[in-house]
Amino acid sequence: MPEKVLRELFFTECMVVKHMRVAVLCLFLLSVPFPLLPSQNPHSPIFNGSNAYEHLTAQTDFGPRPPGSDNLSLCRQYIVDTLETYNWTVTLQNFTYKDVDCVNIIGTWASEESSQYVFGAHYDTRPFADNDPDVNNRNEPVLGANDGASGVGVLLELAIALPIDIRSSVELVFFDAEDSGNIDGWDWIVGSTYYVDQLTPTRIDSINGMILVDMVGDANLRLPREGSSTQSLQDAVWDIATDLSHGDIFLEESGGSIIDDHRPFLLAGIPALDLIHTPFPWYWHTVEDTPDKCSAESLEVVGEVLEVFIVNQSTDFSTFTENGTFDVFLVALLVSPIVIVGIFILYRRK
Ligand code: 1BN
Ligand code: ZN
Repeated sequence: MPEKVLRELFFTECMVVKHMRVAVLCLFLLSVPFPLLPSQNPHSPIFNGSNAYEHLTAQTDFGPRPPGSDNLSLCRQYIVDTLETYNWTVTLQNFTYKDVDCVNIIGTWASEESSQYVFGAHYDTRPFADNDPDVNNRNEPVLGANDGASGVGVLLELAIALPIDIRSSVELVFFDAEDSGNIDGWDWIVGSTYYVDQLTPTRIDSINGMILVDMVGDANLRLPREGSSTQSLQDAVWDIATDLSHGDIFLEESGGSIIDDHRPFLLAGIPALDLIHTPFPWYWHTVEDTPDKCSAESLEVVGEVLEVFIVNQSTDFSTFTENGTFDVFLVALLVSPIVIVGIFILYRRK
């Protein structure tokens, strides 16, 4: 074969190898997102909704539980006793707000390491039923079966339902003083704000996510996607709900943004998710927020999803990016092969 033809052939072969390298690189880059797709749930949850419902009625049996009240102290003792019976370590975080003694309750599982997740619920109830249609009831306190007791019921049952070997990955926090906003000059979310203010920068960095359960007990529970929550964390939870066939409760619709106990966490840069029934049920902040509106089945759905979430995280750890960051990452991922091909073409022309 003449030398010119040989050289031509050699050059063509080099180009084919180069093209193949680029193609393999592009395929690799494009395949990166696929391991991020949700996996099936091999863990069968054992969370018991009837137990959670019993925790709910145990709280409402104390009566309305506004900040600083004797009923709230009794309820606090019930939460502490339950956690300690299940061998959790309990720390009381005392603070004073507008001359009222308030207390956050923190449950941790004995471990050297600090937990990567915080699960939270408020345990106080609104001092006045100011949303009641009957003006005569507006000076009465709220019993808070759904708005207060339901979230606590879920957390207390999780304290025993979570597999022992992964309990240390979760801190259970029961916030005081969430629900007195706009009464006597009070703010909302006072307890959670205090809790986050006390976190050190190192501790903030170590928390991979916070999940709040608030008003999760209604018998016709509906949980749309709360608007201010961290989307990647919300997606992970919604994927699990879909896998567990709970898509009829974890709805694929936006539910607006709520001022709630997850907000101080978001402001501190911690990924956070609010699981909250919206639109608020008709009896919200009325004297009708009573246990008959709630069901063990609804509590079980929420508890199962959170149980599987923690189990999945223990085997398949993901970090959750702030809203918007993941979009930038995806765009970069899709654009990078185009940029690489462009550079290659430019390089070839030289
Ligand atoms: C949730 C339950 N919230 C009160 N009870 C938070 C909230 C704050 C909801 C302001 C609406 C307005
Ligand atoms: Zn409320």
